Amino acid sequence: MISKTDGTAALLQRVSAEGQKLPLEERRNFLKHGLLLAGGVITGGALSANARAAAGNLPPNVPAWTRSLGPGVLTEPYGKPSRFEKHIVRRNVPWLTADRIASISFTPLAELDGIITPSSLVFERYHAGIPDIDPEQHRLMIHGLVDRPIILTVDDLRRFPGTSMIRFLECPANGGMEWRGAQMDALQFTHGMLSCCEWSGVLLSTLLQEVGIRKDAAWILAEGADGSHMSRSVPLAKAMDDALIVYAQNGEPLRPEQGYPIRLINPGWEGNTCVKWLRRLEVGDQPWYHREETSKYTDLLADGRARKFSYEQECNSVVTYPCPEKPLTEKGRYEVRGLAWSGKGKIKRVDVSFDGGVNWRPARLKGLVLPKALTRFGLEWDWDGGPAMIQSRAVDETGYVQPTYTQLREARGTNSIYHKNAIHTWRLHENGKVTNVQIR
Ligand SMILES: Nc1nc2c(c(=O)[nH]1)N[C@H]1C(S)=C(S)[C@@H](COP(=O)(O)O)O[C@H]1N2
Ligand SMILES: [Mo]
Repeated sequence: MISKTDGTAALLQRVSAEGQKLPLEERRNFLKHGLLLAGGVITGGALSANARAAAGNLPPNVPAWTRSLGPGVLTEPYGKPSRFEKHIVRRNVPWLTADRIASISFTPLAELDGIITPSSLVFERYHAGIPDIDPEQHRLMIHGLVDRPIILTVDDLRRFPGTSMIRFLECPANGGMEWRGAQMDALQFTHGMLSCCEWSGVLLSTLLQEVGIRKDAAWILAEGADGSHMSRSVPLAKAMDDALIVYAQNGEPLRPEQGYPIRLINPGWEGNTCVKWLRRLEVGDQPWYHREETSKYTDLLADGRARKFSYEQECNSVVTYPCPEKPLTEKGRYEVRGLAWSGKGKIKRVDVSFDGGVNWRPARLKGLVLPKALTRFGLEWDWDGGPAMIQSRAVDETGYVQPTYTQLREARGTNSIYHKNAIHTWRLHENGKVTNVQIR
């Protein structure tokens, strides 16, 4: 059994391991609570029926699982989560699309910690379902305004010098339902077209060096091998900067859902430009104006003109705890947590408001702070049991400040679907429940 002092040491260790400098007074409050839990409050009336039935497993008893041997190695040759975590899954919004072939599923952001999205939980977006590609039969063709057109196998690609980067990927339609006025009562649906993985592959610039681009080259068309032949025009500058042809995700081969065996990643740019199941790169001197950059993924402004090639995912953030899926249970001290990200670079600062944007408090950035990656923030807060309007507002290293809905609508009008990055509000009720509201 863990003694009170062991528990205290572990807590202190955790606080210092995260490099968090909490004022002494705040530390003491956390610790007091920890001691209370260890000291027996756990036997109080708040236990569920299930927990009461299992009381034989609670201190000071020796739990059942400690008195027997468990299944051995290779019980799951490819591992899977604990059976107690079955609720952590991707979900869709049935009314959003006519079928599940041209559709979307959402990342369960409320259930995740840190910044990496487990591959199995990365949101999916397909225009024609998932193609079942045999990597032996898959090819990447690079042609157009190049000196040496080439057809590469996946093994050929792996022979080039490779690199890895942790980058977020967000569909520009993320939050689109909110922008249009729908109030989705789950973080999974308000912000879940969002993921962050470690991507491994070859810089597109390395491949372009290999084929030699002609003087008038200015654009690259990327085309997928799925039934939709989804394609996007990418400016040469992005291709020469940080665009990556990836074959691996979070350390293992890409998942079929994410573009197996190879896909394009344009860090910080609309997920739509990150063409999956990549089969063709054509170098040209102008954009192609295909479907996904004309009738879709453009932003109709109030005056009838449309923003086009609005590639960058601008600075955004959301509180992930509390949220509708994770209500508060009792008043007292909590760490309010969230995610911030910017397609322009690193997150510089996040502020949190508990009164709908009247007063702001700076949050701490936690763990890795990487460019164009999800960034964790946290802030200690004493909930007095009253109602609150919880918001987060992120600033990136370029100085760009996440806008309010009012500011965003003033700039873009009310026709848009894509690129909603307005400050989000969670309404905390006195019973600890959290609902979705738009207030300014
Ligand atoms: N070939 C192909 N690439 C594609 C798509 C597609 O349907 N076909 N969907 C795009 C869209 S709209 C988005 S938001 C991202 C989603 O990536 P994910 O499914 O890995 O989350 O892939 C993009 N790449
Ligand atoms: Mo998308």
